[in-house]
Amino acid sequence: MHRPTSPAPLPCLPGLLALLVAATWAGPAAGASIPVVNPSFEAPLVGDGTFAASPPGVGWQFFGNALAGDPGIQNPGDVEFTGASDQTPDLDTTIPDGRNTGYLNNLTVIRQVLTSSFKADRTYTFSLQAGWRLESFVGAPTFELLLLRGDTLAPLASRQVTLALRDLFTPHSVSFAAGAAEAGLPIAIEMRSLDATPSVFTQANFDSVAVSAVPEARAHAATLAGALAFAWTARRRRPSRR
Ligand SMILES: [Ca+2]
Ligand SMILES: [Ca+2]
Repeated sequence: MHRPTSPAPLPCLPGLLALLVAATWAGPAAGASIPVVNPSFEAPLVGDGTFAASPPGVGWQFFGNALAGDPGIQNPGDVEFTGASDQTPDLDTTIPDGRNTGYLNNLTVIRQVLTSSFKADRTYTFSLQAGWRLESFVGAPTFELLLLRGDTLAPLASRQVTLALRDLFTPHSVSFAAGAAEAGLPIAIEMRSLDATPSVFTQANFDSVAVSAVPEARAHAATLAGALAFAWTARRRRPSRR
């Protein structure tokens, strides 16, 4: 004869609290990844040492000008970055990911309106790797990274960067804490060249774009408070045993 298995005991309120605190604070470290189309600029296929100006249908929008032409996607060779000439297998460690990079010349813009929308009480971070080409005729690039609302393209946060060393990719990012005012608005990201001197040609190369969202502490506090109130109410409503 089998004895019925007794149900697992319900945790007491202090136990519940400990579980809630653990669950609440275990989450934020990872952050949620927000999808970006073609984040490493590997589409379209571009020959070694060549580029595609303003290629269509690759997830990014490119905005050029009469002076600098269109920005676009480039497969650097050794002329642009040491070790970047294509090899099989791809052992190059100069280009952060794959073979292609995005490129941005004087006063040009690269933008993507993401399919995701802002949620309140989350901190959004737009990050990428940026590099300055080897050739001496290319001046040090200065650009802005922007997080924007995707409907009006109004900037929400920006970070200005001037690259200091040639032949090197370095990480850069900009963050924005979204509140109730931004909830539901589409997210857009942008790289905008600030190089306005016509006599100095500049170009920044980009790779490994990522966007992440991390819940803010106050959102966690609200979640925790709500959970505690629920637990306390449930406990008070439980009929007392005799
Ligand atoms: Ca790439
Ligand atoms: Ca290459």
